[in-house]
Amino acid sequence: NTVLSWQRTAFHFQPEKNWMNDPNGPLFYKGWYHFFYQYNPNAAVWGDIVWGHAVSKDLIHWLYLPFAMVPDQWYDANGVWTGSATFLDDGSIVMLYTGSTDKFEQVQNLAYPEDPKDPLLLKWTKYSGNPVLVAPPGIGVKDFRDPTTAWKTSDGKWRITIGSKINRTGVSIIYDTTDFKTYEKHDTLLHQVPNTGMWECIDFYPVSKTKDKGLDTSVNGPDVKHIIKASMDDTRIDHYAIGTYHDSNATWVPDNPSIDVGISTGLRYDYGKFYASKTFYDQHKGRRILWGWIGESDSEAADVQKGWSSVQGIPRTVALDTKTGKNLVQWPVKEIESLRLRRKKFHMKVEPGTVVPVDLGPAAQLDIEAEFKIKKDDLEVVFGDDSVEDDKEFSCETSGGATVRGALGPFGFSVLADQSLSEQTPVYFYVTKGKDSKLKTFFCTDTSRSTIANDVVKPVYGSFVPVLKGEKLTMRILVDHSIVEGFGQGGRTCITSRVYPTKAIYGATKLFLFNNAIDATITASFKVWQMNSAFIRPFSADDLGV
Ligand code: DQQ
Repeated sequence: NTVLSWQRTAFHFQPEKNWMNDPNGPLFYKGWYHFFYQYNPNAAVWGDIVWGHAVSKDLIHWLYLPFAMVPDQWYDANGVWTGSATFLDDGSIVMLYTGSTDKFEQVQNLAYPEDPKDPLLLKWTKYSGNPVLVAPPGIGVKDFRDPTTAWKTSDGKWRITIGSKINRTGVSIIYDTTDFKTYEKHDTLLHQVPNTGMWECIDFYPVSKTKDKGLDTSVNGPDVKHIIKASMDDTRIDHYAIGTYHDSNATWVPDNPSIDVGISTGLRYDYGKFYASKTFYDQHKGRRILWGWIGESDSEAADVQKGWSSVQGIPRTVALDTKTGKNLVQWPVKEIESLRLRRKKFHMKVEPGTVVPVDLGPAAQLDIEAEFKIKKDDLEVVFGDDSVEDDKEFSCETSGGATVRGALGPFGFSVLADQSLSEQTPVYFYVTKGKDSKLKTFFCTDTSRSTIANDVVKPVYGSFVPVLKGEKLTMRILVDHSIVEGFGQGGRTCITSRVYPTKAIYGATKLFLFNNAIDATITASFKVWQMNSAFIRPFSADDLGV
């Protein structure tokens, strides 16, 4: 459908047509990154789920391959659902995935590459003894899904966790195995949190307390923290928490119980649209990479009309923030920088209440890196003035958005804007003075004016972002037609939004810098790159270089 074709992205992974959801079994094998995904071959809405498959040399340019697995057995007749890959000690791959059976019950199945010598991993064999796991007593047959990558126990077994719920408590069930065919269930849970509902797509992995490098999933020790992430079926939010994993009794304990998995005071990978994510350890480059499914914010009717639905976020490296120790940092993989074309550098002073166009040319595909400074005298005025004290905690969601002015914000960029600013998506900082008189910074994206279309959800997204002493305020923004990914303070707080401009499209798309603070003059130093498109197309024999 050409009417809506500008909404297709230029460097984000998406299928040629139809519906996509969760990332599945990402891995690096014999020179190729493999990406599998929940896919409906028949429509632009969820259903008839198969495993789509694509490969890439750089995580940015992708080649579609034939489907890896389709529903062709009683144990996955209603869908080949989400799963994860594990590398065994000999370098071979096993894949565990959830099947929705002919009776719509959720079971776990084993599959492996038919030909380990094939770098493309084209053919997958389903184990003849499937299913390898069915819901245990006390667990609903429709609440048992999404096995993780396995990790090693200290006695040399493999361990996995699978998400479920018991009444309203979200739980992660633990199993040990030696051959991935038979399993021993633990009577205790890896973790559980009351009132969080069904945990989908659990992810469990180690992060280094001291180094920025990623860790293989089985690594443990004194320099390691463990992350549990669960995708909350009730709220469609990916929540994570940082804690300590105890190998001996297969439990995980949060560092801070008031920042536990899935509770409202807890952490999120992303404060916008981002769900069912999954990491993998990239042994090729020694990093852990996070994939997240970015669904649509428009109506199902619009998706059917345009013939497709959903994109994947740009893969992000993910690591513990060694400076705070209290949050992860996420950053677009380095390879995305290969798409950067012409760079322009700017240094601008923006007075309170002003909007300035950034002279760029077309701005529908951008990478922006910016640094902001608030003028020192202005900060002192605000510090000394009790009238600007914020008694109530600021929140992006309830703030009213980028037009509501405070003493020290909002300021930032309006992306995907048309010349008259009738459509625009502001990505910005908002600094407040907290009860303790300390400055507190929020990072937000306001989609409320992103389109004049009305069949779209247009929230204000965002959250608090830690800013340490002596740090400047920094943000990075990736813009790609209908997706905006914002990374605050080096990726401590991330916000992804889908937006559907009708006027701010292709060559008519502009970028603006704005400062809506009442009291503060802002200096912005920033670089903007126009971004090339990435090829994302069917694989052809030439791609093997033969
Ligand atoms: N999507 C899959 C399930 C998973 C859900 C089905 C999360 O396995 O729980 O498409 O989006």
